[in-house]
Amino acid sequence: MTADLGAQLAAAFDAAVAADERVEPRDWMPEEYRASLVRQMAQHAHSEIIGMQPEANWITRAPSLRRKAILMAKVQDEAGHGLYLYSAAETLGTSRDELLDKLHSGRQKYSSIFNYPTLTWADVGAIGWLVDGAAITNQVPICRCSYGPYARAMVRICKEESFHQRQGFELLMALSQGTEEQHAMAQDAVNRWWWPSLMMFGPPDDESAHSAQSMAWRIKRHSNDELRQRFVDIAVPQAESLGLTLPDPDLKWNEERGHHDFGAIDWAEFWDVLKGNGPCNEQRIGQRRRAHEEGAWVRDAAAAYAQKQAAQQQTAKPAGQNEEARV
Ligand code: FAQ
Repeated sequence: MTADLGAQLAAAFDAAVAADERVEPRDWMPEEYRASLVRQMAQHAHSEIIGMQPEANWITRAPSLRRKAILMAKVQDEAGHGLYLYSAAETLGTSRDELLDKLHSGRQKYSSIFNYPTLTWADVGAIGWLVDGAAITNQVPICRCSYGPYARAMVRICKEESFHQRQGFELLMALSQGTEEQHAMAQDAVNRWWWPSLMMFGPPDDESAHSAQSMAWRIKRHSNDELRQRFVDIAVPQAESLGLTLPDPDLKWNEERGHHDFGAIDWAEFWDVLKGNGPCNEQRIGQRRRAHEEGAWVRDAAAAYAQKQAAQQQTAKPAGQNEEARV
């Protein structure tokens, strides 16, 4: 490519992003834009897949058939989200195998939140209310991401996440209004999940390596701190209607700012979890690797079936004359 053509393509890309047009897979894009999207989308997809584990832990112990059916549907939705996101990432020229390999070898991250344990049934409610609530707050703006396939995947994901959030809220409400013991269990779960949920939004803006560039490219629409604040403002009245307390003595309405002030987040804990030292990092990645190895036969069988189908199509006789071969 000549320098002139390169400059023209870069100018056209910048103009399209500035005009809020979508960038599509066949459009020219800067390599750094492509790499940053693969990085974020892969991390997002991995989070959906690893995020199945803490809740799946409770499927066999759900307190009723209704709760079990709801939880199974939710965990399956998370698998679906991971798959849409891997497919969307593949449109950028990467492969699912490559992304999974990077997850399994620790070269790509997944959300810090899934390195915390689910100790009681109430944790399923706290994850739905707080973790899915934080996920929606972060992800609704991604429906307007400059990269078309990511933006479109997010529309469906956000609709499903809204249902997840509501089921968590409803579950916690039932516990909060139940016996004293159930109320205490709900409160304990909220106490443990509140701070890690605030960390999901990423480091503070002045330590966020990618925010400025991602916002300029309209991959991200708001900064980490803006979204964290939005989430706190949404969660406070919801906690009140649940009859539960958020574990932060510094949480209070600030009339001047028109927002809630909140206490200091333990960023040392956040970075430590990212380094692999959270309570469940080893368990989560170990289980993911095992599931991948144990699923090898399914992938082999699917590939062999696809090959057989392709070969049959090539040698196919006119319809109706080749029924046996297709079985
Ligand atoms: N955990 O420069 P920034 C869900 C990393 S889905 C781990 O601020 P960026 C659904 C970051 O990657 C939850 N790592 O980064 C569900 C970077 O490292 P790198 C996932 C984190 O990209 C619910 C470094 O720190 N959602 O919950 C975290 O501009 C229930 C510097 O950070 C998404 O992925 C973290 N929390 O902003 C499933 C949404 N935060 O890459 C099951 C899409 C930051 O240089 C059950 N992603 N890092 O090695 C995003 O919006 C962004 O990527 C952020 C981070 C906001 C997560």
